Amino acid sequence: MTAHPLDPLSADEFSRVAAILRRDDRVPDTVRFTSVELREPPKAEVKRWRTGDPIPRSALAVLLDRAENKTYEACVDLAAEAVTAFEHIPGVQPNFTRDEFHDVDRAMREHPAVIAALAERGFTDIDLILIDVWTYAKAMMPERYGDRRLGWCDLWARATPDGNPYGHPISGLKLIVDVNTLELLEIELGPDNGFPDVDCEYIPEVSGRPMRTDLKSLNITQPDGPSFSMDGTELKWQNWTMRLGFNYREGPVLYQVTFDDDGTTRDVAYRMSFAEMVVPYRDPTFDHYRRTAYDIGEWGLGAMTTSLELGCDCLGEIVYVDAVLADATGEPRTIRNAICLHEEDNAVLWKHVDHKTGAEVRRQRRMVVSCHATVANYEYLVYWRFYQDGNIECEVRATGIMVTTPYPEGQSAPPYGTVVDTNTYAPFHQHFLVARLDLDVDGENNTVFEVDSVAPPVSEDNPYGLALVTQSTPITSEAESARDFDWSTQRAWKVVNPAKTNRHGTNVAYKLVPGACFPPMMDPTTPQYLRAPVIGHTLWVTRNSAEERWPAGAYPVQSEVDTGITEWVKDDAPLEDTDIVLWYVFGIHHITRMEEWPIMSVDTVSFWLKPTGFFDQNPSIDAPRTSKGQPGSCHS
Ligand SMILES: [Cu+2]
Repeated sequence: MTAHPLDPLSADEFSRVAAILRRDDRVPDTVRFTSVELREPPKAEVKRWRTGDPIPRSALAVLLDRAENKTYEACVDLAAEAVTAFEHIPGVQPNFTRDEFHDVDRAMREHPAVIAALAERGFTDIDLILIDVWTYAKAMMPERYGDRRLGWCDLWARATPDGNPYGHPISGLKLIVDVNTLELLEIELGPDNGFPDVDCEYIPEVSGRPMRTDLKSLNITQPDGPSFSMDGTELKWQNWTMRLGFNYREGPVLYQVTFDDDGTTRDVAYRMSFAEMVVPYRDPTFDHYRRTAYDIGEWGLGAMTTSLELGCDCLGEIVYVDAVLADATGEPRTIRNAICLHEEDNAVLWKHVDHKTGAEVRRQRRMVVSCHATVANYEYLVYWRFYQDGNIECEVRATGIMVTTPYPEGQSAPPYGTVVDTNTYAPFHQHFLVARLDLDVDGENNTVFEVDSVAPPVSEDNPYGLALVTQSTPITSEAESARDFDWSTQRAWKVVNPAKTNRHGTNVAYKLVPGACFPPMMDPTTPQYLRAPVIGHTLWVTRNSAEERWPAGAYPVQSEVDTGITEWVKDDAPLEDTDIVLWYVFGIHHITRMEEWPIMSVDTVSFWLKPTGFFDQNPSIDAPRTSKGQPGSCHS
């Protein structure tokens, strides 16, 4: 296995980081390690690095001193065994951790006032209660709690020990908790909207509903093994090469994505990942008004990643990659089978039927890098797919159990959701995902063009009004970089290398083909918008900076104003012929449906990156015919 400067920290390295920090006098005993990750060497250094060169290894840790409610950022140089920087960051709260979720749960279910409040509502079996802690926006926090690390808890009651954990919300009852001290600060009471008898079970053994019996087996076999290979973190498949990373926040990171074009290795992207997810619930009632989740910034897509199971999560000839993260004590925690690598057959790649030569057809294969995260009631399934013709598809599926809420018997449901069961509705909400795409199209220096399709008016040249042209407008500086999708012009964005041309003299490019984008539909003065104005536009472009990673700020927990993208673009850095980063905002505008209850089948959204004049012709022209002799082969 060949080591590389972009390899994620290993279990041993996490332990060493923790040990180095614990020996340092500045690190109090009362800290939680809220995150530890590889401190990536600068891009230029990584690109210069060659096998055999020394491998710089350093880590960035964020520590929360629970006793003092103070946040520290620490840099640790692993080779020097030294803390190279240690800084108190005032006025911020780092991400919440799994340990805190469990600690709050334990403290609250033992708390006499919680037990009493539940008993008053008729819930006497505490083992059936689920306590779900959410974080706050600063604007929603009761002022009397100042800058405490504050959580608010939703309560749910299972009908039976194995019953749906999110089937029966207990309305009008919230716990406000100091997450550092695990003190119950307040039990907040709102309207008790009842406890309707709902049909919410999704496990057949619990619901008693028999499963269908008419599916025959479907096996995917690759008797010769898969066509990809892994060397350390480097993945090679067909003409693609890339490197896999992973951290607590972004989950999977794809580095140094290149395509072998007839023997020439050509850059496509330096780094691609998900940088934020903002999920505002759009229901102003007591139970929901403060419910806005930052699943990446508050909890971490990596930290919430779950182990995958062969045959269920992934089918076929799978190579799994484990992920290692730090727990709250800084010690390594391994997520077994965190990333699934496999090839998929995806129907036809290209085909033509000629009356003389017959059908010429190629099956399409794709290389899939996937990963699943469970964040409380929802799961997010991320699929990065690479195709033989140079396309890249990024798909996200949301599944799990929708938040539901009762409304009083005899009344009609509020208009902010869809009725899905007896006196129960599922509030509308939105899942805004922000992909961070550091594309390097044939090198670092690129320019982004907004491309609109336009129909010129009827004229002498265009007597029938059928002409269609495209207009490309460069995004010249960051002040112009907040762009919106336009359905009427079928807008897309092209990342162009102004110094490289294809064989017909046009500049090589990759096109971001938008999908699943929607406007925020939120007044710009609302607190949730002020925290994350990144959701206000489909695309932002910035000049690449290693410091600019989190578009809604590095510390969105209890945030009030944006410290991310709108701050970064203020210097109005020029964007032409330079190293640019795209921030693509898309997701699910979730108008809830009855069919998504009691469990939601996947809602699927995606965007594509497509070569546009990057290759001189279809790069999959040499894709092979289905080999002879295979069962079902079309070529004899
Ligand atoms: Cu949803």
